[in-house]
Amino acid sequence: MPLAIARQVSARFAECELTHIQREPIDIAKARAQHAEYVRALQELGCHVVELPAEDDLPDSVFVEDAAFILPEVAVITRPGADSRKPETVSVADALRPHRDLIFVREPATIDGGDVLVLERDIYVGLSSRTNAAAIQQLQAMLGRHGYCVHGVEVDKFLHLKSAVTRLDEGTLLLNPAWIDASLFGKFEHVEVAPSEPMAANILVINGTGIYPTSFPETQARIEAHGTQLVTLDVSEIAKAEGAVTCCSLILQ
Ligand code: CIR
Repeated sequence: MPLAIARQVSARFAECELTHIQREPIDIAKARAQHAEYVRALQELGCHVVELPAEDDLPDSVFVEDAAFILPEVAVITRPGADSRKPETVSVADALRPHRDLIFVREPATIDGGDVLVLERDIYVGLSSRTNAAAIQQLQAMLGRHGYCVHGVEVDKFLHLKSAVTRLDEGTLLLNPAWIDASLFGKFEHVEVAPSEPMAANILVINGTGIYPTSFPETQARIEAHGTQLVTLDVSEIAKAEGAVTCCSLILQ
């Protein structure tokens, strides 16, 4: 059974970092209800969910994906690019310690987990406003011994690499071709987001079923035509914080 780590929404969620979108009022009660539905979807798809208590002084701390990434051999604890987010890693490391050996990204490297796409032994890392080249060097030095190859990918028009590309199934990616070149990922096929839905490339697939926002109907139809079953969720308040569905959990297989 996969283990999912999530964290409840901070009381200061409305003070979240924003990079590419305008600030809009966030309804905290609604955000919490949407997050609860997300946790329920994880459970229904077979995850055992460990829900960490809210960290009210850390507005973005619901986005646990950015604090770590998980490999079969180790968990890598990141050093988030935004200073407001750096303390989020402490409790995530504590939650992961029983499950993996931990390795830590160190200064001067910065990296958000949202920039990390692991495709078997290839780790694609977005070089973004949050993630720098020093992180790529550290990851290659730390993970090369486990057989991984780390590749930097330029990210500019969007927040994180996984805003533009995520894994749909064994051989297929979901991808926004206006933002990312599919040929970077070699053997993988891809489903393209609808041109009118640029933010639609982030999906979280658990045991073959995708957790996916209700807000991208055209891309949803493409994913379903590809043959992937979906559980769709209204995540409007999470999207106002520039978050998407992968951001709200860390999955350990
Ligand atoms: C931030 O700017 O850091 C948060 N407001 C959103 C982070 C979303 N995380 C993700 O895409 N992995």
